[in-house]
Amino acid sequence: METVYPQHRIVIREGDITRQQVDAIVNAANSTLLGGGGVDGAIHRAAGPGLLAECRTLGGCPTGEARITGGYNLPARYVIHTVGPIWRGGAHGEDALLASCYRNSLRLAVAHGIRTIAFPAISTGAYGFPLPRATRIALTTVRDILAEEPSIVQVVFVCFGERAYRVYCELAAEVLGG
Ligand code: AR6
Repeated sequence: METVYPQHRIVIREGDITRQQVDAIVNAANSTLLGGGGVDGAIHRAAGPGLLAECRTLGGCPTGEARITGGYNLPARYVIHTVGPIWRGGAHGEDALLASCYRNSLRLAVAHGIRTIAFPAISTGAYGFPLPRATRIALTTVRDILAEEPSIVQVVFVCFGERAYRVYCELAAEVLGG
C-alpha cells in the first residue's frame, strides 16, 4: 500500500525498509553505531557483516547527527545512520533532535548525490517517541527541506505495519494536503 504526493516528491509506503529500491535507506541507530534491535537489526542482517565492519571505523554518532556507509548486500547503495532522541516526556529537546535527524540525513544525501531515499519512523520503537508527534515532525521537516533541495527526487516514508501506515496517511493528508 502506498500514497504518493507528487507535488512534494514524497511517498508514504507500508513495507520493510530493507527491501526498498532506493539510493539510500536511513537507519534508526544508537550512538555506538554497532547495531541493535528493531530496524537497526533488520538492516544489519540484510546488509551482511561488511556493514558492521565499516560502522566500527566511524567511532559512533551523537544524537541528532548522521553518518553514511555503503549498503553492502542491500538493494540500496548507501545506508545513512542517524541517532534519534530517546523520549523523556517531550520537554527535553526531543522534537528538535528528531527534526535534526531528518535534516542531517538529507544533508548527507545531497552531499553524496543521492536522489532517492527511504526513512523509517525514527525513535518511535525502542526509543518511545509517540508515533503521531514523530510523524508530524518527519513530514513537516522533510517537506520543507525538499522545497529548497531540487536534487532529491523522492523521499519514501516506510511504515512498518498497518497502524503506522494509517497514522502517516492521516497526518500527511493534513501536512501535505490532498
Ligand atoms: N522496516 C521499516 N521500519 C521498521 C522495520 C523495518 N524492517 N523494523 C522496525 N521498524 P526502532 P528507535 C520500525 O526500535 O525507536 C535499536 O535497537 C518500528 O516499527 O527500530 O529509533 C537501535 O540500535 C518503529 O516504528 O528504532 C537503537 O538502540 C521504527 O522502525 C534503538 O533501537 C523505529 O523503531 C533505536 O530506537
